[in-house]
Amino acid sequence: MMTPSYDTLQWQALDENARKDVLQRPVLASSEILSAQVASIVEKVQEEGDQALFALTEKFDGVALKQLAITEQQVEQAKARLSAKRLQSLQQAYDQIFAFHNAQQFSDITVETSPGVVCTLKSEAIESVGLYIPAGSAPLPSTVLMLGVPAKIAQCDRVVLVCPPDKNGNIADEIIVAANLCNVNEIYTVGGAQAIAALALGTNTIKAVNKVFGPGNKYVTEAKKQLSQQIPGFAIDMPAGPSEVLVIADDKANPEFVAADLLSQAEHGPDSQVILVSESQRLIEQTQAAISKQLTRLSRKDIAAQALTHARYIKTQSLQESVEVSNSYGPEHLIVQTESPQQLIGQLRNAGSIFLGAYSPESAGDYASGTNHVLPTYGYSKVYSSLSLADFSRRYTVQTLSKQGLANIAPCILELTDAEGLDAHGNAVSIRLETNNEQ
Ligand code: HSO
Ligand code: ZN
Repeated sequence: MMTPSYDTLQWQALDENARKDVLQRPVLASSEILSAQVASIVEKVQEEGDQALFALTEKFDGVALKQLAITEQQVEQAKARLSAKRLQSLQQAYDQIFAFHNAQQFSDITVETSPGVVCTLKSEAIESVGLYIPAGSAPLPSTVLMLGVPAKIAQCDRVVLVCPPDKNGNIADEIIVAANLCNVNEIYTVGGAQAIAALALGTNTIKAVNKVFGPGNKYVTEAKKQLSQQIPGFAIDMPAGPSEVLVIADDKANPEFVAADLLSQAEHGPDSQVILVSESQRLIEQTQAAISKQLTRLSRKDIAAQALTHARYIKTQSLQESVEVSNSYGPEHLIVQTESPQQLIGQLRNAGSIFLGAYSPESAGDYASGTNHVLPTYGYSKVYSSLSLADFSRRYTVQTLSKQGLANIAPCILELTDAEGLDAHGNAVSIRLETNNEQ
């Protein structure tokens, strides 16, 4: 096991450049080699379709599949194998995620911007969506719910889930059952860049979808990037980097709670980003001691320990300064364990999802409180939103002008068509006003 590093950085003592360095994210794996490997996988899927999916699954996952699609019978078998407790927990998490996302329904917005000029903003579901569920280091049924529930509420016509096989060629029962709860229409045993290529390009078995969601390894991320740039009309949810948590804690925080939160992030992967910011040196030291103690008891201690070699402990002069550090980092998850965390709402900016108070661990949002756990990482929380119902639909506008309505704004339009020198645009207005048919 690697030894975690417990250096504490004194924020006050750092100059601007040093501060930037401390909050730097790791450079993402995007080498020429990676992009060439992914491009060749994409090409193979484009040329050979299903046959490429079988061959690549054999090559990368080490299993020779007989078929890609999970049958209804397999869904029933998966359900039967799960304990009642596990089924109930999946159902409860589903219900709570459903409740929060169902309340996000959009209603049309209609504005008469000037008499006789009526503009409406409407929303419609994206026709077909693909949900990528990784299985590499741990199968994540919670991610199925985070993607499947809003897809179901949005009423996308086709919801397709892909997940790589384990070494026996199977998908975890929990993933299949969670997908079934969300009424996912199709489930395929395929992962990696080849799964994304199939969803973007289509094969005989897997028809193409309009948008792909979900986390994945560097090949999946690279495939999402390449294909969304190459295929007109094919979109992805958001750019992805390693998962992150930043905890702001004060002297009153419970160091065992803080340590547990930092470790819950660290166990995701060796590249997980873990940051503690506090104005209390004592809290930082107690948290570090608690981490050492709790770490040894974790089944994934090796992974967590690797992540902790690049954890950062930042000592500030005040709570205000801790807030500034968090705002400038823009963490995916922000946990605030201070005396009056509610008071910081409005001051806290750029976080994907915020967890307030001693009893709001990230794990609640990861699984069952109801919020979505697919969140912007890598500083993108400064501009991207946490995943919500809106991501499974698109907005478009409708307008209707009466003749009088058009006449009312014609002088404005004609002045501006003139400014742009676009006569045909001007004519499309004046020809209507000059024509004498009453409407
Ligand atoms: N924290 C992860 C989501 C997750 N955690 C799934 C446990 N299971 C990314 O937000
Ligand atoms: Zn998590």
